[in-house]
Amino acid sequence: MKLFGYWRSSASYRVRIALALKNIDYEYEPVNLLAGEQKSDAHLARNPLALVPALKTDEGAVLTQSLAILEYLEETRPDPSLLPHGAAPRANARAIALTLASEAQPFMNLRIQQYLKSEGGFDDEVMKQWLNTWPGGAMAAVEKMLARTAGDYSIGDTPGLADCFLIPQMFAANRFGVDVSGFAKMNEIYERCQKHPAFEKAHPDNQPDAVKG
Ligand SMILES: N[C@@H](CCC(=O)N[C@@H](CS)C(=O)NCC(=O)O)C(=O)O
Repeated sequence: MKLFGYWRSSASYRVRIALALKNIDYEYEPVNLLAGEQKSDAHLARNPLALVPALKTDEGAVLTQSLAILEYLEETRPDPSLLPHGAAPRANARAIALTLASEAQPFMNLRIQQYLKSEGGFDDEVMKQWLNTWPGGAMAAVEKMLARTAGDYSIGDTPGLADCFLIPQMFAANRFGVDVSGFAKMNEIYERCQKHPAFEKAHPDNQPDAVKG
């Protein structure tokens, strides 16, 4: 398999965590978002949305959308599973993942922030309000969803699908100044995951294209 991603991309980070949790070896090809490589012809052929990640499977299929990629990995390499036992806990795991993927992360994506600054005249203060209202608001909802689940991780005592989305979202929120201090459960899970080898391997700072300092 080959992953096309970017070290600091939260959506790429989700896929890296899943690959690490499932002990899947893969090749990695960086797509430098700051250099605009996501808009190159080569990458548009992989993902017409000009976003990372994309995953090329061993059979040569090119997959996009991190949630779809994680479901593909789950279907093709079911062991260890990213999903909890039972239909309702599985639906809850997917609901947390989808809330972060569709209600939080899109509002803080690079191109959206660039557009708001250049076309919307957002200064740093208004951008901070935006980020705390939209991604921060969706994260506050996830904190409430997590109050209804039990265990050391988002759902249960083993890391899974919801954590693959939560940890990158916390990383991005910290990076962009979203106030996460009130999210006790999310902070607890975040700290726990920092010590887990799969999450450590997938961490942005440990990627070949990471820029230090
Ligand atoms: N829903 C997509 C989101 C992908 C996404 O937003 N990727 C970001 C990085 S986290 C990106 O490529 N941004 C490039 C840009 O904004 O130009 C997924 O889950 O794969």
